[in-house]
Amino acid sequence: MNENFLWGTATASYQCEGGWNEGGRVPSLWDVYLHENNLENGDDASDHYHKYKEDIRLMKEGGHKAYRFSIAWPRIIKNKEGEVNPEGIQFYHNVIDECLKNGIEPFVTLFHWDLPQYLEDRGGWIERDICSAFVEYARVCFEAYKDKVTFWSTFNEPRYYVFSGYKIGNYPPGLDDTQKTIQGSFYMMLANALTVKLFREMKVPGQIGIVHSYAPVSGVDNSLETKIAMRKADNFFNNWILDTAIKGEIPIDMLSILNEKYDLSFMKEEDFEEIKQNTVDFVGLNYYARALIKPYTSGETILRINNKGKEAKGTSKVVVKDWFEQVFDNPDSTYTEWDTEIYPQGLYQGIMQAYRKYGIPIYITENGIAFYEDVPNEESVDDQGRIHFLNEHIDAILRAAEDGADVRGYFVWSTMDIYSWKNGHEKRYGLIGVDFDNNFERKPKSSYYWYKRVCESNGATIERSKR
Ligand code: BGP
Repeated sequence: MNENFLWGTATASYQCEGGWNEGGRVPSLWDVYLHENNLENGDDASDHYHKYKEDIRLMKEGGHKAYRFSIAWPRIIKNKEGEVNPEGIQFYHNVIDECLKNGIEPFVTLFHWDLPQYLEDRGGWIERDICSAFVEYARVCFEAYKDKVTFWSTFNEPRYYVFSGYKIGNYPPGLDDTQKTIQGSFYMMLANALTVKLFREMKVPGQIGIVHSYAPVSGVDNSLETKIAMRKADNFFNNWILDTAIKGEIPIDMLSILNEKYDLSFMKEEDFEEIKQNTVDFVGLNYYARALIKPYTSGETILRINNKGKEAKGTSKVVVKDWFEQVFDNPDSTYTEWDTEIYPQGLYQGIMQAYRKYGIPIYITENGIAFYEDVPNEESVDDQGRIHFLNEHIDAILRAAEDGADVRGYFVWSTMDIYSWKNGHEKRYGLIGVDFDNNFERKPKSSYYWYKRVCESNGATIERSKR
């Protein structure tokens, strides 16, 4: 592997920081939604707000070369008038300085879903004004950290976020509204382009990308019907983010289908021009699983996600009326307790597809697996299942790199156990265990020590599969 390859781990502000009402932070839409609905929340999360030094020390001792984290918009901008919170600015200076002191490259995301509630009150992502609010927030961050940060991402997973909030309804604002889903998606991609434009105008010395929840599409067979369903699924899952951000083109076949049923008049000619002109330098791909697709048969659209784990295993269902259906019970596959297929080949195929199609640098910005683990009662969780999973996925990346793809980094999700959206704290992804009931004590798992050897050997300790 190239010697500059970034081996790291990743988190997101709301999921790990805690300190939800400290340091001048204002509420995000997640605080309000989870509090109002009496759901498990991230008020304290993993207490990274207070323990970031310990966490970054563990990263260093774990051989990590990079840390992907997000800045919380509600820590930086206090109100809709755009007032900056100096304490929030200082907090991320502290985190970034601590990274740099420890030889760890900060890989910064501007938006990992914690929208300030004052903006949600104004209509959130379905109002055009959100684009300028986001650009102004980005300007504050670029100005503050541009001399320290090289890698910037505008958005984490626009598709997953917008669909979950506006169509599936399991995330705030909890709607089932296709028109709003289209609007939210469009404004987020427009905000991405306008932020890239600002980045260039300000001559920020670094690179800017976007992070996508990548679901490489495969089909159940080679029939024409399946091929057509796969194209629609690829537009649904991937192309409207990747084509738009990287090529500056929203897939036209998707727009023309949507135009038959929905009002797209809010998309202005000059918006398409901004999108065309301002494309990203790199792409971050979060890979958990592929999407296995079959043709649509009948019935209404169903998007059912398992946020309950083992008690709801096997209940996930995705049918997009007239477009496609997703298979969740492939007899040749295994699935996690949360219905995520385990399919490392999909990562190799996905990287190769993305690289052939787009030809820009790729970072695997998230990859990992969740388990129920007894962190409080074990000194160090022996997570051989995670080690096996990570080995197979890193093997897939090494293969893709050997076959010519320009893949430049890999981030395990997650650094330590953190709050998982709607799934709570019991859905554990961390290399480092967190005892949430005992002062958030950090307890590195076997995978942490295993990954240290991977990072330090630049991938040489990965057990390779036969080609
Ligand atoms: C991605 C998000 C992360 C993280 C991860 C695992 O979609 O970018 O924030 O949560 O998935 O998902 P979950 O926590 O739902 O299992």
